[in-house]
Amino acid sequence: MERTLINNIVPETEIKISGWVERIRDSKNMIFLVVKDISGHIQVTIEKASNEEIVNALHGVIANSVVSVYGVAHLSDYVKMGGIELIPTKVEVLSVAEALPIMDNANIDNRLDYRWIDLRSNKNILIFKIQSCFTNAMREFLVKNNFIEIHTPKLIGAASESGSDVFEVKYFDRKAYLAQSPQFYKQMAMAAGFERIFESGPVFRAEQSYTNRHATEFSGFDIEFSYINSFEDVMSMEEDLLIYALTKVKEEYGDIIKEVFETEVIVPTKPFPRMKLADVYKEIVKYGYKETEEDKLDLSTEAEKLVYNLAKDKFNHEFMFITDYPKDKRAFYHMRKDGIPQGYDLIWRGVEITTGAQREHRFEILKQQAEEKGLGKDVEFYLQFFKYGCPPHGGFGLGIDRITMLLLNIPSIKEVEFIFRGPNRILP
Ligand code: AMO
Repeated sequence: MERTLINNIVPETEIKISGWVERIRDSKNMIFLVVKDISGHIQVTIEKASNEEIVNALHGVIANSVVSVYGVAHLSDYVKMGGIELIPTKVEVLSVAEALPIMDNANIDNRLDYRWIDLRSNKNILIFKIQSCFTNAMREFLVKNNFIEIHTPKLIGAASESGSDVFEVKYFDRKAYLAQSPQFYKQMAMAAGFERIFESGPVFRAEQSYTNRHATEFSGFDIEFSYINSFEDVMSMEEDLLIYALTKVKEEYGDIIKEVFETEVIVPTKPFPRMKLADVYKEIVKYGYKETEEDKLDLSTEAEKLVYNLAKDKFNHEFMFITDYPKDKRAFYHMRKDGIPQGYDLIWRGVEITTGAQREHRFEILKQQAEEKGLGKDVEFYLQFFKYGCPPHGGFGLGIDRITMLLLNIPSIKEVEFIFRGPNRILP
């Protein structure tokens, strides 16, 4: 017999459901089971006297066991759960659970030891349904706009990005590295004439960071496209992409996000505000920020948080593009104009979610910028991409885990990665 999902049950028909035992209550004359699957839950009501076989089958079964129940569902005024109960003719026990080693309210590090159990909760499954809706909407937007999805290698022969913070792996008789970003290969696609590409895949960073927003492996969503006029075109594309995806999430999950995560999905308006780094520092002193010399080079975590206050107070917006970082702190491949990198960071609700830029596509200048950062040998293969013709181009990379965390007002990235990877965690 085919399995019916619980939310598709039609009363007064013969059905089979399969799922987890959410609760089991054994009283003198009756057994009440609550069975849960991905779609919902239902009460199964068993009268002991007339169901000896079922009672025997359920012997030793506790919550979290997995069962199939055959029978007919009836509408009932007495049952709270959707006003419906299943009267079984047969129960099959598919898997008997032991008592759980963790409680719902255990701290996150204990829960991560048993992540597969932790993930069973409705709230946790919902996080991934919403994330799936968000990334699916981004894909939909990009495909509609003629972007090609590519899959670039994660085992690479030379460090990408900066060279520091890279995981080294043994590759037969030589060294290889785990990709810190698909950066070089998404640009290779531009040199190959693909014009518009995107990639969703793992990103590896050997960073000893123990913050609520850093992981050593995370999910990146990367975009690159050709024939841009400036990095304004890159920001504009990102605005359209985020507006599209957040609109979809709001339509499909806005109400439930409000109910379960107690936060509002706000679809931003275009254009998002833009500010130069130096101006941000000038303005956030009004929130009590004390600037240091180091700050002028980059956005500190504290300053990043205050950017949210500034974005709300000054622009009534949730997002802010920060531009005009000093070249010392930006990647060598950012195009520069009058010495200023033509790129940005996008801050949402006080956290950086994206870096983007127009890239330097002119071989000689790019080579010089790489040498200036001491990257000569490592990037030799990459520099070749720009020798045989390459259109002007730009792009950006989004951190999916951070977006999910901010979207649902969840305090730590550990809660939104399917399996978190950090300096102290490589299992399960
Ligand atoms: P960047 O290094 O800023 O840029 O990374 C892009 C985005 O990835 C997310 N992110 C992280 N998420 C979780 N844990 C981490 N340790 C972590 N590090 C980064 C952030 C960040 O904004 N090649 C460029 C992108 C480009 O220019 O296209 C890059 O990798 O959300």
